[in-house]
Amino acid sequence: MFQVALMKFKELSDGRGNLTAIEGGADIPFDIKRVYYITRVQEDVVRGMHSHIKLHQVLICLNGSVKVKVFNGEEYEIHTLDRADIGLYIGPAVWREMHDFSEQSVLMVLASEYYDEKDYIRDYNEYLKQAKIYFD
Ligand code: T46
Repeated sequence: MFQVALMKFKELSDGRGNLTAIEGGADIPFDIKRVYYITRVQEDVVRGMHSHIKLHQVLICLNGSVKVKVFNGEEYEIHTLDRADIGLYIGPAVWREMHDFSEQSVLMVLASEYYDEKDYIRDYNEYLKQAKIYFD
């Protein structure tokens, strides 16, 4: 099982531009406790490189583009996020790496929990052990 899914949000467009509304519990499969965004990342930088124990998140690229590599201990996928009406859901126990940030990209993240460093697995070998337990 891969705890990753692309989500499409409704975009309302008229002569004035686009509007996308996202509601916790309705459009997002969890209550949103935290929102953060990542900006001004140099093109050659890789961020993430960790997994979470219980955090659920949805990543949305509001401007520009970014690639997200997700890995479940056995298989990986690479998703390009380049639309404000597309989200990438990432559940627990998934290793993620964000790379190839375009200039002026804005990556917004909706999260199910408040920030807690204890929820992170940043050691890759430790992650491989945890993924085996989680996904087997
Ligand atoms: C994730 C990916 C997609 C906070 O103080 N509060 C926060 O809510 C967050 C997210 C981070 N921080 C601090 C922790 C570090 O000192 O900000 C610093 C940078 O965080 P980090 O190196 O974890 O950033 P990324 O871009 O590698 O990862 C972030 C999220 O941390 C992570 O949960 O899944 O984005």
